[in-house]
Amino acid sequence: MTHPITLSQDDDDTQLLVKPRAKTRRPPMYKVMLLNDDFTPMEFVVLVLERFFGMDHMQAFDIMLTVHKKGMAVVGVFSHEVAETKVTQVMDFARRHQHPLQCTMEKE
Ligand code: TYC
Repeated sequence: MTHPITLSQDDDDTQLLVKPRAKTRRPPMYKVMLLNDDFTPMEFVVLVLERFFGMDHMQAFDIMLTVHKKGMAVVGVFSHEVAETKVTQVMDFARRHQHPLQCTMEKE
């Protein structure tokens, strides 16, 4: 008389511990924000937006004014690595010119 081989219980348990995903996950994206302050010149902020965020002059001036009036604005959404690079570039550029401009990132 023959019996089918019983699979070890461990194999089944392992499957129960792994939650199946319905779809492949996309990596999270990060908002990069500029914060207002009372000292950084408006023209410097416009230059930052043109140089590091690829905006034309009118677009950059408009976003700068939004930050000036509202306290902050999202200036772009990027992968974690690119967002970190943008923040570092802006903070280094501001420090080199002795302006207190702050740039931060936050998970979208
Ligand atoms: N508030 C600044 C001024 O009046 C201008 C400014 C705009 C500073 C945007 C920072 O992120 C900023 N000179």
